[in-house]
Amino acid sequence: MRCMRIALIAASFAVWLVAASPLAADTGQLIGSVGPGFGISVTDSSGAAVKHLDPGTYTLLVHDLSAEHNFHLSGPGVDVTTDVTFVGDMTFTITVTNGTYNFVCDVHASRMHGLFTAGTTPPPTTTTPAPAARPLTLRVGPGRALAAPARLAAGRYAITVRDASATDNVHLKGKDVDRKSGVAFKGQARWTVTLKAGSYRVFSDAHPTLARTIRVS
Ligand SMILES: [Cu+2]
Repeated sequence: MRCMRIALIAASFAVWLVAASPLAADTGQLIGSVGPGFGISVTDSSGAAVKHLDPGTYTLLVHDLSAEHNFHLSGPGVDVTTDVTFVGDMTFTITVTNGTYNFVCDVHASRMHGLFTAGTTPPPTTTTPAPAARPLTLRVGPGRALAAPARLAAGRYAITVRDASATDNVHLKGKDVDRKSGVAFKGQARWTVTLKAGSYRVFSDAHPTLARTIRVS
């Protein structure tokens, strides 16, 4: 009888062991870090910043290296945080689905934050603002007249084309640029172009002798 009881306990212990093992295997390990300065990050096990994850269950190991900051991750189905005063490691199991996940230090939310996306939500894009385009005017007409600068510095230009002639157009042609207004067109056009070092020709397709050369350096 005593023997059977022990066998039963052993058997139920074995069942408990099986039940305690995770049903859904973790799809990966993530590392969150905050402090000691104003840095906050989420990286994968190779140390690369996480931008996008496949949906699934992840182990998130957070290194909270400062008593002035916390690490707080939230998004669809996830809201985990360390305490501000806590210093040390904490491990969370998180399950991410489609959406955006924000991590932040709640004390310094405006300067300590980041995000990644998961599933069908596209990864965040880092947009580098295009340099401001410099204004430039090209004129044709009235009469058989064409005006363009002789020299320019390389760069982006916001060109205003003033076409005051119904018998000539403005055609700008050179490295990577080939833009023109209509010969019969009169009015204003705006082109944004990048001029590179070299020479560009500005001319009328109706009267090719009506031409100027812009040297770009
Ligand atoms: Cu902080």
